[in-house]
This record gives sequence, C-alpha cells and structure tokens, in this order.
Amino acid sequence: AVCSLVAATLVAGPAAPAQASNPIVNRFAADASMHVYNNRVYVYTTDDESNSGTYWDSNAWRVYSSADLVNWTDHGAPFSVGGFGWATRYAWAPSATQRNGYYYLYLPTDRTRIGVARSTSPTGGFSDPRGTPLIEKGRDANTGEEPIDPAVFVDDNGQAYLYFGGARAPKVVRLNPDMISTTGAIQNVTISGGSGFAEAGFMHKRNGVYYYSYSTGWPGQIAYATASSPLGPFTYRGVILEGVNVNTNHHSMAEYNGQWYIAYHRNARAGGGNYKRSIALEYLSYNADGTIRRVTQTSA
Ligand code: FUB
Repeated sequence: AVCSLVAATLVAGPAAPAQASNPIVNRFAADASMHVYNNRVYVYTTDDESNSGTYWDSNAWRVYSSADLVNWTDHGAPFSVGGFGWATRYAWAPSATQRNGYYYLYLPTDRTRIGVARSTSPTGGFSDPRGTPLIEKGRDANTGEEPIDPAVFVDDNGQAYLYFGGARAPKVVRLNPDMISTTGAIQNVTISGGSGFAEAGFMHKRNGVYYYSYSTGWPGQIAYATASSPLGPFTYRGVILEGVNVNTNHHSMAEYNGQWYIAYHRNARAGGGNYKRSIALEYLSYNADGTIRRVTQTSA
C-alpha cells in the first residue's frame, strides 16, 4: 500500500495521509505496466476480468490512471486483439511509452507475436500503424520459443530498446526512432549468477545503472541484475519481490514525484486465482550502494 502523495505532501495537521489499499482497483487485472505521463500515473494491464477463468484468454487490455495513487480512474480497454488484423487471441502483458507526440503500446498476442499500437491519447484511440507484427516467431530470427512480455525502454540518448521473452529466453532488440520498427538483430540478454530468467523482463535506469528485473519461474520471484550498458552483460544482484500467491509474477517500476514504486499482481480479491489476478502497488527503495531493498507485500 502507498500513501496518497497529495495527502502526504499537502495536508497539514494531525490527519493521517490517505492510504491506498491493495489491490488498487476492484477489477481482475494483471501484468501492470506503470508509466508517468504529464504528472499522472497510468497502469496498463492484462484484463483478467474478461478471461474464462481457466486460462489467460482475454482479448483486451485495460488502462487505469491516478494523480494520487489512491483514487484510480478506469479508462476501459485502450485496445483489443481484434485491433490487430493479424492476431487471433491472448491479450497478454502490455508495455507502453510516450514519444514523438504519440503514446505507444507494445502488445503480445497468440504467444508468438508482439504488435505495436499508437495514439495521441494515453487511454484510447490506438490503432495499428504497421499492419504486421513488430516481432513474430517464425518470421524473425532469434525470437525464442515465446516472444511475449514486451518492456520498452528509452535511454537518455534517445535510443529505444524492446526487451521481451518468455520460456526462459530473455531477448532485446533496438527500436528505430519511429518506435514502430526494429533495427539490428534480436539479441540474447545474458545474466551471470543467481536464479535464471523465466519471463516478465523489465528495464529501468537509475544513476547511470541499468537494472534488468524479471520473474524466475512459475511461481517465481522478481529478481534483478545490473549492467553498465542496456545490452548487458548483466550481473545478478538479488531478489526484489518474493513469490506471490499465484503462479505468475510480473512487475514494473516507475518514479513519480521523486519516489520509486513497483506494481505487480497477486490473488487479492474474492474469486481470485491464477487467472483472476489483482494489481498491487508498493514503495520501491534503494540502498546507498544502489542495490534494491526487498519489497514487502502489503494489503491495507
Ligand atoms: O498474463 C499472461 C501471462 O502471465 C504474462 O504474459 C506473463 O508474464 C504472466 O504474468
């Protein structure tokens, strides 16, 4: 749980700051991809509410936003599998970024493809600017068995990277400045030491250090590794988040008003389970040496 930034920073006197409880929204959702646009936090998710309950077979993604991390607006589905003429099923873990006056969503489908959708709004109006997958197993070399779980990262020099991969095969490829095409070969992400990568890779940069975090299995922990380059090689550093009470672990991180946060999912509502997950949010903090402190999963 996190405190309302507005309450914590603006409200004087003895009143306790408003407290956000986990889960942050009352709808089954998973694979939170958290971003700050125009001083507002947006969380894009896999929509577990609309799946069958027996598999991750939803056809839609969902987006929420908040200015205080306590009160969340449900913006509905920004995009669905049907928006890609070439996709058939499985709206899985999304990623997002903002550039060139556009908002971009990187969206895996079919367990084999990643598409990109673009809009001038963060919450709707997305369309497919390519008409083809950005990444596709069978078409592209070195996608791995399961090119899913995209995580887009734009470095300070403007170079963008798309990290992706499931089935224990972490991958990365450079994006062109148009953000809808790749350049160069798909590369393997190499991590020395520690628990191996399973899926759900995520990249963030802090104080010049590249932090690659990922799930270690099913169930898995969220572990992390660091490097001095976005392409690695990475050195294992430890565990950020212990296993959750569902068989997948998936997270993202963002800095908002000077505080880092981690969003993830777990079973946190009545009727929940492996296919009916809920989004939770916690503070993320660092030690003086740049290592990340282990996160406590809170409810209240
Ligand atoms: O939501 C479907 C899949 O479950 C994601 O792609 C994985 O990361 C896991 O969270």
